[in-house]
Amino acid sequence: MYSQALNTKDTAAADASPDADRFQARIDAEERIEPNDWMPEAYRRTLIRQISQHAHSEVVGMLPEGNWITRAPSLRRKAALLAKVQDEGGHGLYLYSAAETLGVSREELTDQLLSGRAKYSSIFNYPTLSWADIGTIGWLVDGAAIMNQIPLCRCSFGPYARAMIRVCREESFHQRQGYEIMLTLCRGTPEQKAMAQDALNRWWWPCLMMFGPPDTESAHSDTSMRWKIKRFTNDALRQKFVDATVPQGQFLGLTFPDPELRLDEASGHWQFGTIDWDEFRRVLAGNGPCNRDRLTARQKAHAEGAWVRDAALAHAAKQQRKAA
Ligand code: FAQ
Repeated sequence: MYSQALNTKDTAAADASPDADRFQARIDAEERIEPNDWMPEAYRRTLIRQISQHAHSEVVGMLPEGNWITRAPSLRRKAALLAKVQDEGGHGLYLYSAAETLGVSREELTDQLLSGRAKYSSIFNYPTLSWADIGTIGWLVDGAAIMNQIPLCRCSFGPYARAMIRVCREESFHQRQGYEIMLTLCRGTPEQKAMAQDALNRWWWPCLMMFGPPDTESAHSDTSMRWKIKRFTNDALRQKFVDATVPQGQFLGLTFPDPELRLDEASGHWQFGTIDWDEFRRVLAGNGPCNRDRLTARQKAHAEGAWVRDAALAHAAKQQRKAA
C-alpha cells in the first residue's frame, strides 16, 4: 500500500539534444522556465514529483495540529492555530495549482496520495501528544520548512518559485507563533517547562530528517541542483537549520537531545550526532507511528467531501448552460 521506500541515484537527466542544451543554457543564465516553454521530460517529471509531494505534505500536515484546535488553551491561541492550519491548506492548493501547470490533474495527484502511492514529508507521521508539540511544530517544523523553502523562491520553474514567496511569508508567521508558545511555556511553571523539553526531545531528530537523506544517498539532488530546482543540498540545509536553531533553543533554556551537539569554533558550525536513518526509512516505508492514521483521515475527509465536489460540478454545469 505504501510506496515511500527510497530510490537509487537519478539517471534521468542524460538528454543530449540541442533543445536540452538550449534549456540548460537558459537555466545557467538564471532565466525562469514557464509552463509553455520547452523542457526536458525528466525536468517536468521531477517537478511534478517534488511539487506534488510538497502539496501532499501541506495537506497531511494539517492533521497533527488540527488535532489541537479544540484543545488550545485560550481563544487567542485557538484563533492563531485555526488560521495557521487553514494557511497550510492554502499552501497545498497553490502547490497543486503549480503542479497542474505541468499537465497533471489535481484528481490524479489526490488519487496518488489517497492510494498510498505518493510520498509526503516524514515529519507528519509523528503524533502531537501535548500542547507543547504545537509550539514545537511551529518553531521547528515550520522553521525547517522555511530553511528549505526560501531557496525554492529562486527555483528555475516560475509557478513553483512564485508560490513559494507567499508560502514563506506565511511560514515565518507560523514559526514565530510556535516560538512564542515555547517561550511562554519555558517561562511558566516547572511542569510547563518540562512539557516543552519533552516535546523538543521527541521532535528534534525527526525534524533533522525532514531535509531528506544524506547527500551521499540523495537520488535527485545532483540533477535538481543542475536544473536549479534545488539551490542547496539536503546536508547543507540541515546544517543551516541546526546552526540557526540551537541558539534559539538555548535562549529558551532547553537542552537538545544530542550529547554530541557542540559548536566547532573553527567553522562556526554546530556539529551534531548521527541521525537514525533506519527510523527515517521505516517512516518512509509506511511504518511510522501515525502513517496509517494520517492516510485513513485523508481518505475519510475525501469521501465525506464527495457531495461538495458533486455540488460544485453541478453548479458549474448549470452556470455553463445558462451562459450558453
Ligand atoms: N519525507 O533524492 P532525495 C511543511 C524522499 S512542508 C518523505 O534527497 P529530493 C509545511 C524524496 O521525496 C514539508 N520523503 O529527494 C508545514 C525521494 O523520494 P522519491 C515538505 C522524503 O526531492 C509545516 C527520496 O526520499 N517540504 O513542512 C523526505 O531531491 C507545518 C530521495 O530523496 C517539501 O516538500 C522526507 N523528509 O529532496 C505544513 C519541500 N526526504 O520521489 C504543516 C520541497 C526525502 O524518489 C505544518 N521538497 N524524501 O520517491 C524538497 O525540497 C525536496 O523534495 C526534499 C527531498 C529536500 C524534501
